[in-house]
This record gives sequence, C-alpha cells and structure tokens, in this order.
Amino acid sequence: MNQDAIEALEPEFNQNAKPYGRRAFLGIAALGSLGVVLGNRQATAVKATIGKVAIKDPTGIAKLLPINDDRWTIFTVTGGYPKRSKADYQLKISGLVDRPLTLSYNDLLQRKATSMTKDFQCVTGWRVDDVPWVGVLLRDLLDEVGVQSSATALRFTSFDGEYTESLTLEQAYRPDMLVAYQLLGRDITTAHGGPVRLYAAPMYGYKSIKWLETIEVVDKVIPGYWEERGYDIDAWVGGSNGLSDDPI
Ligand SMILES: Nc1nc2c(c(=O)[nH]1)N[C@H]1C(S)=C(S)[C@@H](COP(=O)(O)O)O[C@H]1N2
Ligand SMILES: [Mo]
Repeated sequence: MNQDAIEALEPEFNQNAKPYGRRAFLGIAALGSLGVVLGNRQATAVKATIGKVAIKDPTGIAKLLPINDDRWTIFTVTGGYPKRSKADYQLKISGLVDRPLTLSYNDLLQRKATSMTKDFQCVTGWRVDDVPWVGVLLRDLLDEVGVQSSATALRFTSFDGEYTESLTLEQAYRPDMLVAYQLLGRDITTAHGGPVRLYAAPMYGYKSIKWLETIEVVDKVIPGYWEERGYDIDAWVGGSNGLSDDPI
C-alpha cells in the first residue's frame, strides 16, 4: 500500500472539536483539580479516534494495519493537519550552535538511522505499547551542529504554526530522543505529524512535537504550548502531573 492509500485510511479532523481558548481554560481550571482539568483540556484537542478508520474501510484492510488501534488518539491543537511534502520539507537547526544546519528530508534519511520500539503515552491516559520508531537521534544532530557552551535548552517549533516544545540539553542528549521519520513500520503519516516529528520516548506524548520545523538551541528553557497551559516542563512518564495522581 502506498503512502496516499495509508493516509486515506486515517481519520479526518472533526471540525466541530474546536480547542478551548486560554480564557475558557482559566475559567474551567478554577472549578476542579488541575490534573483532571488539564486532562480534559487536552482531550478537547482530539482530532479523531482510530475507530473511525473502519467506517472508511469497507475492505477491512485497515484492521491488518497497526494504526487500527483504538487506544491511539490523534491530536492537533490547530483544528487541522498542516501538510508538507517530503520534497518541500526542511528542518532548520539554529541558535547557539557553531554550524547552523538546514536539512531536507533526504538529508535526514542519509544520516545514521536509529530504531527503537517503545511505548507512547499521553498524559490524558491513553497508551500504546511497543510502538516502533525510526529516525535520527537528536544528540547526533546536536553533535553535528556543535552546541555552544552558553546553551542549556532546545526550543522546537511546528509548521502547524502554533505548537511548540522544549527540552533541556541534558534531556536532549539522552539516547531515547529521536527526530523520527518512521512510525509503525512506515513513513510517518500527516495525521501523526509527518513527514518528521519528535519522539521523546521517556516523556508524555505532548513533548513529541508533530510536524517538526525548527530546533533552536537557546540559553534557557522556553515553556512549550501545553507547558504554558499548566503542564509540567519535565514530563517524565509517571513522574509529572496528569496521569500519576489523577488517572482519567
Ligand atoms: N504539532 C503538534 N504536536 C503535538 C500535538 C499537537 O496537537 N500538535 N499533540 C501532542 C500530544 S498531547 C500528544 S499525546 C501527541 C499525539 O500524537 P499523535 O497525534 O500521533 O497520536 O502529539 C503531541 N504533539
Ligand atoms: Mo497528549
């Protein structure tokens, strides 16, 4: 099956599922415990669940694909999917580095590939076990650009124009932080953040920014999209807000 056919099986965005604005969030936050409210808040950004795939697939072939997994939910805070072809894709690495770098999709493919199979866990409670990923280790890219001594953190942006994320340099140098281009044994689909997204394996899913566009090396942590809305900056699975205290 080619990439287009696979993408056609993916759920379409529910245009009615508009994300809350910050004002609504603050109002609701006053009502309940932060963990629960935040969990619900993120859930409103749901695009669709994989359950819908079956409806669009009278052949039943989707059932043979790992994507037909109703534990997996697709998120997008913008209310849509930004589309960038592999030919047009560029990843820019800049900031406090000796050799700023702009990589095409093919440039990325030509670098040393790293595979890992690990769980994917959203802070709202859903979890997909044993997900295979392939990409380039973030630390390999950092070594290539030469991080300057004044740097302490990374700032990530998405070509959806809204989502951002952060990692400390120490976190970024871990061997399980991946700039990923394959997921579930195939190229990352648009819905899952393709052609290139981050996979921050030891952390909740919100750290794994989709539709990755820039990595800026900076001198202090700049809180990302959900972090500005109350989520922990250090999002270790089981060790930060959301799931561990308040399973939902
Ligand atoms: N650009 C962007 N990246 C994002 C998100 C998003 O809404 N936009 N949601 C985050 C959250 S909360 C989770 S759990 C995962 C979900 O990944 P998936 O949509 O492939 O399931 O993406 C993360 N990265
Ligand atoms: Mo999430």
